[in-house]
Amino acid sequence: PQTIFLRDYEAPHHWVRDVALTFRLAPRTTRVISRITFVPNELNRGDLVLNGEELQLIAATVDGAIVNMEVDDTHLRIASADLPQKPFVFEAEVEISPETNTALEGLYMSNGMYCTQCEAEGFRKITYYPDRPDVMGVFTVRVESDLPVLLSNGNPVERGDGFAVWHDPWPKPAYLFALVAGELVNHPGRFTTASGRDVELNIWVRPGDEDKCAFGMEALRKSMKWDEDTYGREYDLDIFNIVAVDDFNMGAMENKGLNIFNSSCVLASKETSTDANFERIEGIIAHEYFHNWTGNRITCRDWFQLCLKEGLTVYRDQMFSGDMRSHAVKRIEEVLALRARQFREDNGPLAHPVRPESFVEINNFYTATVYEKGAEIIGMLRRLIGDEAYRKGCDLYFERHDGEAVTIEDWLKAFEDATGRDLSQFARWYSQAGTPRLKVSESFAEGRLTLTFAQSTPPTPGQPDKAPQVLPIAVGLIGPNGDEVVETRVLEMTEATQSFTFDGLGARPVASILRDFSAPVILEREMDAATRAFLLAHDTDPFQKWEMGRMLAKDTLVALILEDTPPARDYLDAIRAVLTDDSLDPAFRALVLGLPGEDDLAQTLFDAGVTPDPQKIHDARETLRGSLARHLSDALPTVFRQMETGAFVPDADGSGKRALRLSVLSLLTLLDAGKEAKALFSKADNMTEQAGALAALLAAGLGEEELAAFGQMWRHDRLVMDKWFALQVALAAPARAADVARDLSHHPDFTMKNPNRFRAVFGALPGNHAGFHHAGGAAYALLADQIIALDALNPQTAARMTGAFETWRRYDADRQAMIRAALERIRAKTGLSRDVTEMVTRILG
Ligand code: DPP
Ligand code: ZN
Repeated sequence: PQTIFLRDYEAPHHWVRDVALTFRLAPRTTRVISRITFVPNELNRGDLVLNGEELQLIAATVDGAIVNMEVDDTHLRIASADLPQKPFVFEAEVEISPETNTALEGLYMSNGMYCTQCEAEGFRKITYYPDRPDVMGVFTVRVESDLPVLLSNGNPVERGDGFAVWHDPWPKPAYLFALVAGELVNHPGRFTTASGRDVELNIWVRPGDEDKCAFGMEALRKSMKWDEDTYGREYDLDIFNIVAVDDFNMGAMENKGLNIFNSSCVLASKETSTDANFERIEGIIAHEYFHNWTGNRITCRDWFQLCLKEGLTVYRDQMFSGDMRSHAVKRIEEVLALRARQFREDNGPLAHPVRPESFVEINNFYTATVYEKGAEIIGMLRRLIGDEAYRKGCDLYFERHDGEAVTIEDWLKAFEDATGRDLSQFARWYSQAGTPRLKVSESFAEGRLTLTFAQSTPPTPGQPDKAPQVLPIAVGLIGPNGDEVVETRVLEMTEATQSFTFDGLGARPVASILRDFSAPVILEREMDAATRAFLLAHDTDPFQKWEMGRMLAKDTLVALILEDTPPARDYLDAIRAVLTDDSLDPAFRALVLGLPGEDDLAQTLFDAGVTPDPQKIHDARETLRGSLARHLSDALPTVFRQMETGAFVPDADGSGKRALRLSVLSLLTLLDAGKEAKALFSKADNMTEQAGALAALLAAGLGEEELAAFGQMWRHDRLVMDKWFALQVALAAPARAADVARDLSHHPDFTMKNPNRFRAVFGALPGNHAGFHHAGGAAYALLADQIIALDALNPQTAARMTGAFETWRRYDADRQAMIRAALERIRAKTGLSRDVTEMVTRILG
């Protein structure tokens, strides 16, 4: 397959002015008739080059006349000499087959409904078109079908018997095109914008799901208001539609005026959704809505700039969620996810810059690095320049580039011009892969504390040497009596090694370094357990407070794994103090009670030069859970009762209490043979507690009966059944995990055609660390078989699954050999997709 490079970017030979599309929908024989006005690019004249894949060309003309054209599997090309050197109309008719489109890219069918997914390069499977984000056109779409609901982008202009016409006045790239047709019902809503535009809102779902839309609608209205209040950005059409689809590769898609959602990311009810689902749904609705300005009105010049819209939009949805719930809790959750996914990626063969310089298949770059590290960069920028300058820079960016397709350079230039700062060194965050290591040493004399930092970033594929980056390091100082003596100050580090001083201190304070996780780095700091416990008790920064508890837990686990040292009493007492401190937010207490995951521990050991033994890690974690349960045995029942909530409300307060209640239950279950968990399972009126109780039982090796009851109770609910599939794989005993996953793949309700269901089983399998890496390698072989089988249907989701193997070099020679064999077996498969080929090749290195 061909590699595409950022440095080869070239403007198109032709721009699009307007596009008229007619769809005559039929499952296997949909006709797409296009009429496109092209305008030659005066600055880069050349052939007309249109993308097109899996299309059957019926006819094509230029200004109504037949011309010479070259058509192959991927392109339609008309030589410059055969084209007018002024605007012209290209017309084509093609036939496509939505029903057999299992890749879920382009136009496809899901439960009898037609829908589309065009980002990144799906529009080329709909008709011949310059399928690249820098070509923007005004679309008018006519949908012909007997189905009752016919939707496309923009505003509705005409509705008649068997057809509907939509017009989108905002020029957009093809990746934002969308069409939906089906038997759908709507949950309606309204929103009036700051300038008085009355907007009709709809969430469209399959009949039966209409009672699961209210929460999403409220989230949408809050998002619209927030973007006005916080960024001064208003909605710009008369209607905003959201559609829920069961078969969807991603979480959701921000098509202009017609967002399409994986049903798991929009449908919500207390009976079927957990608190985590509610939080995620609120965040994703906001994310897709926010794209209307950061992505749609201003889009990417090319796909290398993906982080321009994704990093920024993730940052925006994170801030929104923090405002709606709790910034402290949200930040800790973000760091947990960043470390689990992005640091893992940055540390292995798939490491790439936030703005990659080459790709084979762009779908493989919708990664934690582009999204989450991309968001961290925006957060750092804001920390460095301050809130006011950040808003000024954003305003300038919107004003300068509205309606354009731009680059990271354009984004940074707006901030340089708004603040007068030079951001050239800061820009390295976009081009340098790898997680910086930040070492710190401290000295104190005559009332002065000196912090000396040294930064370095390990080599990553294609990047052996790294230059120093700009690091905002937020620091506060805590005095010996536990009071804060210096409030948070942001140190700006730009050199490889740099010192900062704090003067006028009476006694030697304890420094709280990297507050709020102010930069995505790995902090290397020598610190004894007593100092950690001191900060856990006294730090005013919630992130650092939590971090200290986490590091104590990690040290305890590592000592258990390496030396069989039982947990120190000081650690257990520190956890008890947090658990029983009523002045702390329950959500925060639940996070402190949570232990580092097994994958995290494997990486920690590997970084310390020890080959991780997955079973040993698992056993140590279980041992620590047992110690915690026994040590806290008197407090657990009390907290469990205190955290009982009344009527279910999926807000920060209610979800925080339930989170603490369930963490406590999970320990309690180790002491009471599951009595409390079984009771909660049978009386719970909400999915959070029902699934939480079931998880507590399964994690303790109990819950057979409850698992069966759960499956019986929810057998008709697709989304809840995904939980049923996932829980048993995720919590299977290590020796059984592969068998459980294999058996479930033969369950009558298992299907490879539904990405959610596939992920429920085979996304959960690598999440069971000791199970996935169980001696013998059965899980490796099973996952390889499944990836090969799925690739024939859905390359994009198959490619995603290969990430399970990205950490293979951490493990012992036997495991490495087995994983290598699995990867090579995948790569050797004839007809393997470009997507999976690229991933496996990069992982093998
Ligand atoms: N749907 C994906 C997202 O919103 C890609 N744009 O991030
Ligand atoms: Zn996005």
